[in-house]
Amino acid sequence: VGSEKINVDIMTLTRFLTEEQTKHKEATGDFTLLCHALQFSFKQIAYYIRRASLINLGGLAGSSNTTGDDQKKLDVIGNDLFIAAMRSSGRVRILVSEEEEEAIVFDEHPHARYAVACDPIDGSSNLDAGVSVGTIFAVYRLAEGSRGSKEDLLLPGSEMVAAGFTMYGASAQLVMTMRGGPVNGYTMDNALGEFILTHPDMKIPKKRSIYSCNEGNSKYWDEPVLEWCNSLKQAEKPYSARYIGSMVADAYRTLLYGGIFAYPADKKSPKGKLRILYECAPMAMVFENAGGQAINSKMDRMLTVVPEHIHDRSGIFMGSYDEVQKVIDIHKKHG
Ligand code: AHM
Ligand code: MG
Repeated sequence: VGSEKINVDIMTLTRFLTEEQTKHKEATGDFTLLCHALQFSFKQIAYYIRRASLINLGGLAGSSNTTGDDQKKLDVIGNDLFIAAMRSSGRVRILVSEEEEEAIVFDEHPHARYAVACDPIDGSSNLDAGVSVGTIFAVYRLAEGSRGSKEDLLLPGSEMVAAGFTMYGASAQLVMTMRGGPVNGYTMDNALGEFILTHPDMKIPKKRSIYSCNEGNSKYWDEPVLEWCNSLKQAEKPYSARYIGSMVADAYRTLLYGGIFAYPADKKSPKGKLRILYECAPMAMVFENAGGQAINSKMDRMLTVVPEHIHDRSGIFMGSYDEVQKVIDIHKKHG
């Protein structure tokens, strides 16, 4: 037996959820069970993505989703796995997925008290190149007496009880936060089959000279956005550009290193590209709870934005507090 000490007191996500539940005397355990189902769906999706090239899951499925994006085979599989996990949890009444035009209502669970919105595999245009993709999720508690329809989800992000995302990269990472709580980062230990709390209470650096946006769209940008981006490049010490094109990966880096991620609304996409319910709002809760900011293209706090339709889009700027403030200040100047 070697003399090195091993850590025998590991905080797994499973343990964390159990301990959280016991802290809340009024808790019924429903939320914990829902999180177990979420966790299982992440493990499954990670597993299929790892094996995709080996078992011929690359390429298109031959269909397109609600907004006309070509669906990848893995988009379909990720969506099916996620829906099945939410259904079998018995705790979800309504589910909105990027890959489903209509909200899915689980009538077999009329008393379930939660609603979930998700992008099962975000960044899927990068899949065949082996770039990191991930799952984004938002959990809402249904209002007392809600009828279980998609209107139950047309709420500001500030109403979410939990939100987060995974990134299936060199290892599978899970970032999760609850309303008003800390942001915790977990790393999947494949041998144990458990998410291990490796990044407790994540805080985003207050500033950092990194910007992340698709500058190929700058022809369509409004004046303040152009001025902002230009100011970064002309700064005394110019910023670094980092853009993966997979929001989960760009967000994960931004959370760890600081900087700003932007996908502004522009003349070509006046409502922006990213979806409010399952892309912008959950990311906004993560960034705010980590000490950063997240706003839309009108400079409103992202978590106050109420979608009119379940697949509504928004412009977004999110990241380090000071970096987002620069965007706000330049917009103010333009009035
Ligand atoms: P998807 O949900 O179809 O994968 O699209 C969302 C993705 C984000 O991950 C990423 O930030 C953005 O689209 C990239 O868009 P673009 O290729 O226009 O830069
Ligand atoms: Mg997406």
